[in-house]
Amino acid sequence: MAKLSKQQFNCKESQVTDEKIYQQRRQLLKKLGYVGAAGLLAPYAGLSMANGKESNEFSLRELAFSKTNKASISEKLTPESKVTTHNNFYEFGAQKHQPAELAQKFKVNPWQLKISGEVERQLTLGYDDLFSRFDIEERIYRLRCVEAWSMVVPWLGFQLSDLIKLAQPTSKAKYVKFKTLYDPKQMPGQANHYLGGGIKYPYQEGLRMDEAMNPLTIMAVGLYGKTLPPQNGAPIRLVLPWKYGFKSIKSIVEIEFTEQQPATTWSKLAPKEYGFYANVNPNVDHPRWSQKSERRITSGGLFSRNRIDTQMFNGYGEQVAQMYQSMDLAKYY
Ligand SMILES: Nc1nc2c(c(=O)[nH]1)N[C@H]1C(S)=C(S)[C@@H](COP(=O)(O)O)O[C@H]1N2
Ligand SMILES: [Mo]
Repeated sequence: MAKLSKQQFNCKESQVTDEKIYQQRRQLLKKLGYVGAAGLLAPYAGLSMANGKESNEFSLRELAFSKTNKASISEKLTPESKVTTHNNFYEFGAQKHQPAELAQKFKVNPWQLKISGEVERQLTLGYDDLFSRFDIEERIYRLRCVEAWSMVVPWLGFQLSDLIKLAQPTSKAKYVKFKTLYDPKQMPGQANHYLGGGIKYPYQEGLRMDEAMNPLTIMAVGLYGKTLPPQNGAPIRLVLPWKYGFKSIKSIVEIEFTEQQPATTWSKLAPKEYGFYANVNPNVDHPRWSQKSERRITSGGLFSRNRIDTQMFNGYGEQVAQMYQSMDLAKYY
């Protein structure tokens, strides 16, 4: 498992399951008008309804207690307008502009996230739990798509390791499997093979246990200070900054701990092009294009110089390289 010095990250030992802190956060949500009086008894009473708003979008800044940390980078942010309109979310269409258009009515509250498999404690988290059970912080990360474009995004989220500690995996748990919601009524790409890019749904991803426990691995519930827009994977998605974007699965409803390496959507669809690991690697080209450089999406116009060199592990080698020390990364791409 990746060993990181305490100075590298502000990670306190165990911040999860502290009932007092959880109650304090709920009080804060309530004060802000996001939790109804009956919130505790009826968890799906809804944050948004209590606030008299139609949408589920609300500010998360008040909840982010540790706003700065050493995992964040200081590069120029990709503007919010680009982060929320240039998306890959095939459940809402395989073209970049489609998710922002076709996901607007996507219902994220109520939500159920089930944690199962090789664990001591099976859990089901409701919508409110996603924002109150764990320490939410802001993390500014690079996001490098396998298609050779990239962004810099200010996410809000918590470490997946916090959730894993809560579920207490057994000694048999070697991998973690993730599943996106399957709901063809709401997700037109699941109902229409052509619109959905030919993917067999539900979208599924997986990690090795040490990758899941790495302090860089977060479950994001927001970006740019607010809850996630539907097109970015509301209400909760994975963010893995050293891996190609397709590993960062959106709108997750299931997390299962397994003994065997789980099948993953893209490696099943095209195993020669997309592997299980999918670590960003400028030395291993995609069979159909080079991975040596990338187009950084900025606020600049068409002629701004935004072609940059791709870095090994997307620039996060110091935090993750040791996990792959003995592996041939050309074979395990
Ligand atoms: N369920 C699901 N998750 C997904 C995808 C998808 O099509 N469906 N696309 C992936 C890809 S290819 C990328 S690059 C990122 C894009 O995340 P963003 O739209 O928030 O930038 O989401 C990933 N997660
Ligand atoms: Mo991607």
